[in-house]
Amino acid sequence: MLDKISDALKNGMKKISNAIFVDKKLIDSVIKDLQRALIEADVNVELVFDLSKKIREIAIDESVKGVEKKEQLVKLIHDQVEFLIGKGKELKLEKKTTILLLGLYGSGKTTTISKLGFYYAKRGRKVCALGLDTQRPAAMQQLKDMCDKAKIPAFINEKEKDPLKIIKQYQEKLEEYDLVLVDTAGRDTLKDDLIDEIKSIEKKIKPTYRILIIPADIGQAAKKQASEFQKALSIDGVIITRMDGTARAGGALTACAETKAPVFFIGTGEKINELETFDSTAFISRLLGMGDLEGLLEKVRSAVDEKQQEKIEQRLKEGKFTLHDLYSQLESMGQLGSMDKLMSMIPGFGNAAAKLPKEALAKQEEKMKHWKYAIQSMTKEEVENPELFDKQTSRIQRVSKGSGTTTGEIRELLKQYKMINDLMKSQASMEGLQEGKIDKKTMMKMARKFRGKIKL
Ligand SMILES: Nc1nc2c(ncn2[C@@H]2O[C@H](COP(=O)(O)OP(=O)(O)O)[C@@H](O)[C@H]2O)c(=O)[nH]1
Ligand SMILES: [Mg+2]
Repeated sequence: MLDKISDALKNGMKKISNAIFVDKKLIDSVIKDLQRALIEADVNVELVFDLSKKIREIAIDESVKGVEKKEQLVKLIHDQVEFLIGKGKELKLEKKTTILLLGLYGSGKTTTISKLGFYYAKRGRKVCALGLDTQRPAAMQQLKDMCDKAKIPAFINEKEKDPLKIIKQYQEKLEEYDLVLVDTAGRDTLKDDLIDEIKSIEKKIKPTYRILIIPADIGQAAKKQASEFQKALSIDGVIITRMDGTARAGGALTACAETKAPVFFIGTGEKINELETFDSTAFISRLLGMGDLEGLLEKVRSAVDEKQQEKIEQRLKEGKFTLHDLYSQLESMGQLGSMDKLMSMIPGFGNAAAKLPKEALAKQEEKMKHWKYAIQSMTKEEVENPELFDKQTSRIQRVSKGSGTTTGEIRELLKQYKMINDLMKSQASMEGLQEGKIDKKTMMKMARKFRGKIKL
């Protein structure tokens, strides 16, 4: 079901979680995959471009960064796809409910009746079916056979050609049931004779709901069908059948969303239990290839953290930790405890931040925000070679003005950076000496040397 969209979305998710930054290139690439998949799933091209435009506009917004930006992008894709395919609606049953199933020939009315019967009987409803398809010769027996499988009674009359007479015949009997599912005849197209027949049935039976059955394989043509039925018979919603085994389901779903016809259920196979309520978030989660969206977000989050962590650790090991790394670390964490994470990578400092009281952490967070602004105001050259600030202190003034931070804060940032960098360098050379193995004693000694100096 919607395999292509699903593959594209999964692919996009992978791209997002593997990327270090959410930049224009990533967004464009994810949108391109999505576009191709949606068009292949028979979604209207105009809708696809609308969706692309919206995703691009919001995703490119620079105000959100780092991990949050990735989550935002995933959520954005979810929201836009949801807008496209509609939200789905729960079919609320009253104490006594009569449902009229409508649709063209072979759309899946009879099959869906047995499925609905099975579904609601299992949920404690007293269900029966009423056969009013007097057009096709074998229709009545088919309904009976299928309802037998669902273990619900089907009231039929194979000889009667007038549906109104069948209603009359079973009127009293139907009173005993709290859910009556009415099978009607279809035609090749929605013509006046079918409209008249359904209207007269409606008048007699006074259904709680009129549900249109649409097969997914008609794709975008579902739009015309849904709007015609809506206009002629004011339907309450649709059930989309044959979602399995068609590449065009996207077209049917989006067409229904466009005509504002809520989707109550989807049929996903020929068997009696292959009927599902349509819950858009769960549905999209499945397209994304995750059990649930929350889980997906969690996954994106941890994938990012790990990647970032590995990269920074590598830089630290190589003794190449620049202000830029410090910045991207702050950016990607973007929240309380960032320094904690950074510190935990340095042997001997592991739990320094964990021991801090809450207010201190909040203060630290505020401080980091200022650092971030300061780094943003620096030139690329300065970020890569912070020594430039030692040589030309006027640079500090310029950055201070540009970022709205004090020169004191910038000096402190540079000092902290230098401290961490020196520490890493000395550790790296030590590691070199000992072929990658640094003994605990040396490590602790080094840690003691720097501990008092690194201010949090
Ligand atoms: N694969 C699949 N086939 C379905 C589904 N729903 C209905 N069908 C098939 O569609 C065909 C027409 O169904 P039917 O109920 O007779 O349609 P009706 O003419 O509207 O009553 C039958 O072959 C069904 O087995 C579905 O969800 N998945
Ligand atoms: Mg039928």
